[in-house]
Amino acid sequence: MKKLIVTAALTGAVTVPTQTPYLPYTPEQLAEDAELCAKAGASIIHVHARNPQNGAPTSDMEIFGEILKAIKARTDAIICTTTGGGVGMTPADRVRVVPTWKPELATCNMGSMNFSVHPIARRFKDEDYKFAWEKAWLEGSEDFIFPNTFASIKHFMLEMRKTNTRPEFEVYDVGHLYNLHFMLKEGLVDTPIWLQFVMGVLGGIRATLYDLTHMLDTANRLFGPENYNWSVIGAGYPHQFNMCTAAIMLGGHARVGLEDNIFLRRGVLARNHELVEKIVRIAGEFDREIATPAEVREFLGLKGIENVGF
Ligand code: KMH
Ligand code: ZN
Repeated sequence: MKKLIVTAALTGAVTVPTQTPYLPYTPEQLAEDAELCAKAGASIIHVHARNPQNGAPTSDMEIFGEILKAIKARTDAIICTTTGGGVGMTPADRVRVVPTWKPELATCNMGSMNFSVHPIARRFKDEDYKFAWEKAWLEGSEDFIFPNTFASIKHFMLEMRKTNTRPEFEVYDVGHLYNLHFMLKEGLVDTPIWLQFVMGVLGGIRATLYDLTHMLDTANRLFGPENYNWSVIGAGYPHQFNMCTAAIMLGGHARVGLEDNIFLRRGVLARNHELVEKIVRIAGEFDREIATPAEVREFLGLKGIENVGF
């Protein structure tokens, strides 16, 4: 795919509302951002569910369904649901979205790891927080292990096969590529593989060009360049734009959005669609055209929006 696939990760489970007033968390806000991002060039919308009252990440399937339906009503972009969830959710909580709502695309996280955002808590005083859960959430991540054992990865893969949901493999470190290679050999992974390099999470590999090329070299050796396609996440600013610009140059694809980064420029808070507009602008400078949802559905071999469960 010469054209650029842009994913907009609207909200995630890491950014807290206190960090930015632009973080969408009600179904209406998420649908509005999805529509604006799709208009700006995003072909994939990556979705987590949040409690509409206080923005706390949730694995409530009713709320998840409301969000998915609201987004589907406003755009034909591909919806990629998280199965990564958030701190405190069990693997069973996280995977439930697959059998319940049967999405076209869903994340599949490829290894257990430390996953922390506790340094963000240092930016705020107690009285700054908008909601009671936020401070403990941020600070608690210092002691969090993101659980993705081989048994649970296998379970997630089998659930996705049952609903013909295509996995987007999230790899946060080199070892996760080896885990994926093992699962491929076990017959649990179909090619071509859709990989998301997650660069710059505290607990994973950093977001530098050296690290990205190391991930690419490893993926090339393990899978062969013809057997996978890749996109990249850079966590934080300016990593989001550094990593996505590298992907534009190297023939990869780009994920932006408030899940991973809240800044448009240094010190300037972004809305989701402004992050999409910026990466589309940069892609234009490098003569990478932007892929449409229809082109991406065909490229990734997705089952189509008419076959989802929402
Ligand atoms: N939260 C991101 C660093 C998922 O949702 O399963 C990676 C992610 C994974 O988006
Ligand atoms: Zn996510």
